Amino acid sequence: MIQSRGDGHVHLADYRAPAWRVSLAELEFELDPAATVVAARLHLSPDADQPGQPLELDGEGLELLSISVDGQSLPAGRFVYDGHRLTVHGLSGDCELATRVRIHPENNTRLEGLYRSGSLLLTQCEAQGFRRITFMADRPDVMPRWRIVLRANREAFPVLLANGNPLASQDLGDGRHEATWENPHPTPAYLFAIAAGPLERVSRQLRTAEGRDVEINVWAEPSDVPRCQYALGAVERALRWDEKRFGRCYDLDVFNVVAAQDFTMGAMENKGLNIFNARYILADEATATDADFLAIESVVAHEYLHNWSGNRVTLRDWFQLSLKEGLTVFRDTEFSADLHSRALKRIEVVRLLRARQFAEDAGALAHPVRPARYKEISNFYTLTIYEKGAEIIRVLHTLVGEETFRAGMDRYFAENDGKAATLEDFIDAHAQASGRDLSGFARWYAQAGTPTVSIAADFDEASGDYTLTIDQATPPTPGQPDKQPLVIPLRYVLYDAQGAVISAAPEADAPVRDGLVELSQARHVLRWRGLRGKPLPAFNQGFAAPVKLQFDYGVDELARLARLERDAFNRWDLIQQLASEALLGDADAEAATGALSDALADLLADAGADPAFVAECLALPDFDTLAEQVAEVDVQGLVGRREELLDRLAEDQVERLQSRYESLAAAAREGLSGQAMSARALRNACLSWLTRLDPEARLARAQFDAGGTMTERIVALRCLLHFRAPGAESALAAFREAHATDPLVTDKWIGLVATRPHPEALDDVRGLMASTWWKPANPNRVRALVGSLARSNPLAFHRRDGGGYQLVASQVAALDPVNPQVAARLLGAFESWRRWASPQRDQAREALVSLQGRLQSPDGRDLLERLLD
Ligand code: 0A1
Ligand code: ZN
Repeated sequence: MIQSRGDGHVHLADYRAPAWRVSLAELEFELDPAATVVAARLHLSPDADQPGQPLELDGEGLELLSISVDGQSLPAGRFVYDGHRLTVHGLSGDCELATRVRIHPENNTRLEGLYRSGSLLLTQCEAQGFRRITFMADRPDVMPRWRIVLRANREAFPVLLANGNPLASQDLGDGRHEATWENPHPTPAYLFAIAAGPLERVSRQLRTAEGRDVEINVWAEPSDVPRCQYALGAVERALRWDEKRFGRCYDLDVFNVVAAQDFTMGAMENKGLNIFNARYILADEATATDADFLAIESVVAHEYLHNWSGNRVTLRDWFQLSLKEGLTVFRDTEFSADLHSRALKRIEVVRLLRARQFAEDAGALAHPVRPARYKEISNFYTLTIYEKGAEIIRVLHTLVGEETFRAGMDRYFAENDGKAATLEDFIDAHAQASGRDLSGFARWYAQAGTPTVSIAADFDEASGDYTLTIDQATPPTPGQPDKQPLVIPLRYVLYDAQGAVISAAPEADAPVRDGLVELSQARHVLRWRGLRGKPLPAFNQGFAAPVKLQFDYGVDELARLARLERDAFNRWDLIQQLASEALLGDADAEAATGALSDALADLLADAGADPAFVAECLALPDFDTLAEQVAEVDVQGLVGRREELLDRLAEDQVERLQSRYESLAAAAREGLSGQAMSARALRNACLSWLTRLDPEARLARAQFDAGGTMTERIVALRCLLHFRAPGAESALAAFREAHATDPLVTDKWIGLVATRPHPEALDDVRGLMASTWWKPANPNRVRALVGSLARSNPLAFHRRDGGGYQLVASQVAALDPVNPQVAARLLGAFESWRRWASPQRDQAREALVSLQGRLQSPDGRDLLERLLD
């Protein structure tokens, strides 16, 4: 077991292999929402290297009904159960432990373990939920095979699902029935799942590349089943893609997916039985936006792809979390990039990194991708573990190239299949396959903070020598004052005066190939000899490394590069830089605004450019991204400047915006094709800008009234609400009534109300909290209302009277006993509070201090302590 040292933390360095193995877990459930009885039979063997250890099993808040070993009831003196842990003494060799416990799904608002969602009974076990179901060594390196019997009333629970393959089912004659499932793959308890209830499905048969016949089912409550078709197709696409790109096939006879309205996270990759937040399954054009469709496809792929990266090869311990999450995010983003536009996917990912992960890495909650210790593992399902973890895999991919990366992955899967692995195992496999020493690369996992790469250029007119001096530094983070240099693959291009690429390779004190230099020291120097004129450099094409890049471009240079750059991602990025300069630059803000306006004019006039790409260029850096670029955050000043810039740009572009809006109307009607989505993206961006200039919001009203897809209606409604157009209230009422019975669409309008860019939105949020729309036990609703306020409405959250902080803090306190993970996530909105300008900083501290002593959960306490440390 991983021991606690008495400092309240679990430490990576204290890892010990389990003293007992579980080869087979046989479970029988008498399912009932009020009281479910779980009978478990664990087949145990002591670890040969650690004989004579007592058996220690996790079990959280279980009502123990009976306990026996090898058929003999255990006398009281042989075991202790303290409500968290069961210790059994006097066991020596292989044996079977049988227990019966009672649990209460209906009272389980934490949504960990077995819980009720509507008429369904469901489980969520990652990370440590299984111990709320029955006794188990609830750690990922204990991997039994499973046999699961479910019994329940047939009318209330006609469908009974569990991990693995269905083995048998029968009627029990008394109104009940039972189903038996078998999961033949060694699987840790965190991947255990059952789902029971009045589920219906859409289904598809296919044959894997290895020749296995597989049935894929997507299950939902009956009225939602028509909205499962898209997710079903996404499963098939993910399955085929993993066969093709990674040579990985599916390994059971069925793959079941279930949609649930109450779910804390996005979805869960349980072996053969993925359980999803309904928002990542249910979709049709009338209720889901194009962004929803793409998110569904990517989350469905993420969970499916875990079958190999996470399930077949699982984790030795929770410190290795990014081994499955970073790797699977890398895989799902590659899936999306291969299926759609690579540049647009990269833009989406980098936006998220810059807006949120960089802030996490710079704030009070910063932690390495592999932390050395934790108090509460639930608090480590972070952007750093997921998104930065994926970027580190991308760094490796860039260093070794696709072919060698694939060889490394093949080796990793072959060597670790059926095992619980570490990041070292992963790095070793890639080191072997590539023949490279990856010890320097491994530092990415240990060091928190976003590295800065600062580049200075010098051109000697007389000799034509051009020198780039490249410095890297990673700032101090909590507990890590000093940082070592990292291995950073930096792409670069030099353009000559005619805009042609200079192909000559530089002299360098680091490995250089094909426009890529591998940085590994605090400073490197690249030198080109005898150039004909001063070149213009561009860097980090495709964002191959998650760094902040600094190069002192003049506005003219940025503008020129934005036209010259071959790399689409970088063209977008240069426009973002122009916008940052226009917003945050001192002397050259006006020049940058003019150059930005010109660049956007060109893009809007370019009929050959992908409209979705143009839309991305129109979307200026958001508040969070800008806040990351300043030492002290003046919230109102920053939001105000951004709004002014948008007004000015909209005025400059009005005719082009109108013309694109109209010319794309026909293309926007072509259903779910990439072209139609792209057309809608740009039309919606145009609409948002045009609405700034029209107090009557005629175009938005017309788009709303025209019906159309949810993509069109929701943006029109946002324009009406956020610009406080006449008729906004009646449009909202119509929308609200039309979707009153659909919780997911209800979350959408609630999110719009909570993000109206005005301090008074806080009062609207309070109003909704006093209404019947407020459902504190439903994580999606909490996120739509309180999460949107805290994360996406700077003017209301940071309201000058401190009311935003107080509201969020009081909700954290209120939700802590209901669902501690949801409550703790809200606290994350305070991660940057030390950089907020006064009075906000003091108000935020006050709100946080007011929570001290009021949080009972380890989740909330851990975060609060780190925030105030
Ligand atoms: N492994 C899942 C994420 C997940 C983590 C914890 C959960 O429990 C509350 C649920 C889901 C994924 O990466 O999709
Ligand atoms: Zn995952």
